Amino acid sequence: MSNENKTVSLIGVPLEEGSGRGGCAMGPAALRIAGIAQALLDLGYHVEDRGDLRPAPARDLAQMERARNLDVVGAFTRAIEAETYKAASEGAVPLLLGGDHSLSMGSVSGMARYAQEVGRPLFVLWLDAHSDFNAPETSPSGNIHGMPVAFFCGKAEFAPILPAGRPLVDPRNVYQVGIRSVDDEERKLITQNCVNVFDMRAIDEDGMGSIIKRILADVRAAGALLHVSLDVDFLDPDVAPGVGTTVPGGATFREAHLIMELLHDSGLVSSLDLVELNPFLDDRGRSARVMVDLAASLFGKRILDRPTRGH
Ligand code: B3U
Ligand code: MN
Ligand code: MN
Repeated sequence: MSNENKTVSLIGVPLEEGSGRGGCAMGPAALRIAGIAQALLDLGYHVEDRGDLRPAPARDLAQMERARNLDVVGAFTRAIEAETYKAASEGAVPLLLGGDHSLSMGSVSGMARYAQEVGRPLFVLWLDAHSDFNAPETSPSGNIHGMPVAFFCGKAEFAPILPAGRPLVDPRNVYQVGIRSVDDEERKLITQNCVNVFDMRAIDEDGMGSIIKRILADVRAAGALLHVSLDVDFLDPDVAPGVGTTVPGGATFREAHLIMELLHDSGLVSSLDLVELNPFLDDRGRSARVMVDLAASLFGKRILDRPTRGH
């Protein structure tokens, strides 16, 4: 394995105000205790831990009833966008340790700025039970962690969080896998905006391997960078119970590892979010360990030293 020249930048995001409950702010600590840095060191990477972001609430962002804790989430979005962009510009792979899923408003926007600078499109692989395509007007909860995809696609411009004219992601370049909980208004929006959705039925019918290979072929053909965003609730609650919004019928341990292995083999991944881990709801660190194991697979941990047969 020759990963010595590659740097992974860990960016801790103790953010829970985008979700409806407390606990996700402890996520970065739990992922560190579960050994995220050592797992990457064992694979030969240079690991740079940039610590936790702790921005003060943004006083210029007025409170909105349908976008709860906008001052906190907005301040984090700005800080995350800047830190992710900086890490990528320095040649590292930004690895965001969440924190609730609203953090992707910042990480994906930062990668979109970087991608624009290097003249490549940015594609996003969204591994989640939810589409996270609400806007304040459509959200049933007002929780911003249900809105990040609409935000970074420019379809939920609810406040001046980032500069006008910022680089956006084309919703046609967003691939959602594992989806099984979508709100009525949200369903219309993802269809209208042509988001690529592979729900659990598609996975059952076609198989995880063939779906991911199709997605990776699209990314490669476009010459794009690929940002991967992994929500704990993508996994079945039996595999990873440490999340606030468990939805039955999720991805199995084996399906999730297969995705990560295929992603690694593709060499296309530019950046990764690990989000929604709620250590307060976890079972003796089980979900934290699963997330670290999955990240290790994405960064190259494999069962055999040679390619798997038939690959
Ligand atoms: N779609 C719902 C529920 C939800 C979305 N993301 C999570 N939960 N984690 C909402 O509130 O927007
Ligand atoms: Mn999510
Ligand atoms: Mn989710």
